[in-house]
Amino acid sequence: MTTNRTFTMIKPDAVANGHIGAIINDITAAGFKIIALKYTKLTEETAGQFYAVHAARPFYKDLVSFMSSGPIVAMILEKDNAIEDFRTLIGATNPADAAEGTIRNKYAVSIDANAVHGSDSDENAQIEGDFFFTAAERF
Ligand code: DGI
Repeated sequence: MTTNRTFTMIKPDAVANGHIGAIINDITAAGFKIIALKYTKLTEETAGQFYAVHAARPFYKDLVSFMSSGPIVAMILEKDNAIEDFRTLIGATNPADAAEGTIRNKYAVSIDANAVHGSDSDENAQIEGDFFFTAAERF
């Protein structure tokens, strides 16, 4: 097991519902170290770029619209086995299917307003982290 990094966003639903603190607490309690953190807002354009990989999917327009609807918290996190362990911590994409105690089980509203993002590979974690953070913003 190697120490590596993942990228996450606390999505507009969880920010609007007052869950920033609880979600960061769950993340750090699970052993993730915060390398970078930013409270910001995506525009339709930047949300479209971030989710370009989903451009052909039927839910793309709604996803971009939702992700630019309010502020988000972006973070780079570090831990052994970060990608897999973080996806376990957040649970399935659809909160109805997310295991008991996972972040999406506790805080998500629906399949699109699903509280948090988690990178699905080391390569995407790098790309997604670079989308939000310069080298000088990582500690
Ligand atoms: O890696 P995940 O975030 O768990 O899921 P993903 O990469 O397949 O999809 C990215 C986001 O797109 C997901 O967090 C919520 C949204 N999404 C995925 N599948 C659907 C969806 N939104 C709607 N409305 N319907 C879907 O089937």
